[in-house]
Amino acid sequence: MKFASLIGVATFSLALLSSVASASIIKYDFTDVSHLGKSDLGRVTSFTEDGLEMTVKAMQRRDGGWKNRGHVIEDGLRRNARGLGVASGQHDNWEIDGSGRREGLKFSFDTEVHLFGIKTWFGDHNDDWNLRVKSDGNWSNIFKDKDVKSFRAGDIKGNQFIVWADAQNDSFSIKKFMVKTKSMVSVPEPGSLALIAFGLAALVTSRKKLV
Ligand SMILES: [Ca+2]
Ligand SMILES: [Ca+2]
Ligand SMILES: [Ca+2]
Repeated sequence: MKFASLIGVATFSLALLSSVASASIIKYDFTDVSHLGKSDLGRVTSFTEDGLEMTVKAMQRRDGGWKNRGHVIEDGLRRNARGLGVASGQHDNWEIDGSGRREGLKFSFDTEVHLFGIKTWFGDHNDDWNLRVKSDGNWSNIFKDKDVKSFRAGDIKGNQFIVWADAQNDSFSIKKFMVKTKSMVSVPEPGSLALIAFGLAALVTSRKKLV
């Protein structure tokens, strides 16, 4: 093999890259607030973390379906109770509660993500929450009456998630919402690494011969 063609092999093999999936966890932390007390974020708001935008809507269950009603409330009053809730009217509490109309928060993404975990704050010992997920265009109820404050999802895939309260005595807020995204990164293929090694070895040999 000629010297020039050996350089060609080495250069060409560098271009042999393949794409592999790499997962990263994105945390939306609603306890990280600087204000004290109530901040009314309106019916629809959004948060961006690590370049991923998430839309959050206040929801109410009406006539058997979910409607964008009420306001998203960011509670900054007490350190351990900070989080996102829903206020449906002037006298309604700041939490997601099932007293009167059932409330929930809808978290939406442009693309499908994997739910990694949800952290909630409970008002008292009998609180629990429910999860509804939209995946491939279909809604399904994932579970009801989850009385876990720090929930690890395993592998729940979707692009919309509703966390909601279903009973008079349920009242909670959401401290953290965490998702896992898969992005593609380029790495050299093992085969091309071998080619580079071969190219370089051959290069060294031929340089020696030239001397
Ligand atoms: Ca409420
Ligand atoms: Ca319940
Ligand atoms: Ca309760």
